[in-house]
Amino acid sequence: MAEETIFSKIIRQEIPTELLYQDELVTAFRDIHPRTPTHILIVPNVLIPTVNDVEPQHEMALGRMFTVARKLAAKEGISDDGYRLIVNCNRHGGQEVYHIHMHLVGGQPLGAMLA
Ligand code: IU
Repeated sequence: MAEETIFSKIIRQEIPTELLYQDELVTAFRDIHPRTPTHILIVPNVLIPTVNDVEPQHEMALGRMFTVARKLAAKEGISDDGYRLIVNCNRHGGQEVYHIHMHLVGGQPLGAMLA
């Protein structure tokens, strides 16, 4: 059993956090250290530590993360200019919190992908 992270506490609202979205599959909230004007994290409610742990039964939640990203981008007013969705995996990917999360970043030009 993977160890819970702070994100599980946020999902269960045991830590006061303004949730931007929550349903039976996913939760979204603002990153505490925003790197861009819009920096939102979208996470599955179930603990999946990394992309390496993804199984077919997770596909509903992982798919929902994209639908929610699209809706939140629209709400933030960044759909037309564009934005970036990022999922980091393990050390070389720069992952710090071992509960899969999608970063929704935008609100400014982001430059080249692999700069
Ligand atoms: P990473 O992809 O694992 O590197 O991203 C983790 C993000 O989680 C990072 O941007 C942190 O600022 C963010 N975060 C948060 O929003 N709230 C927290 O309590 C913790 C980390 I710990």
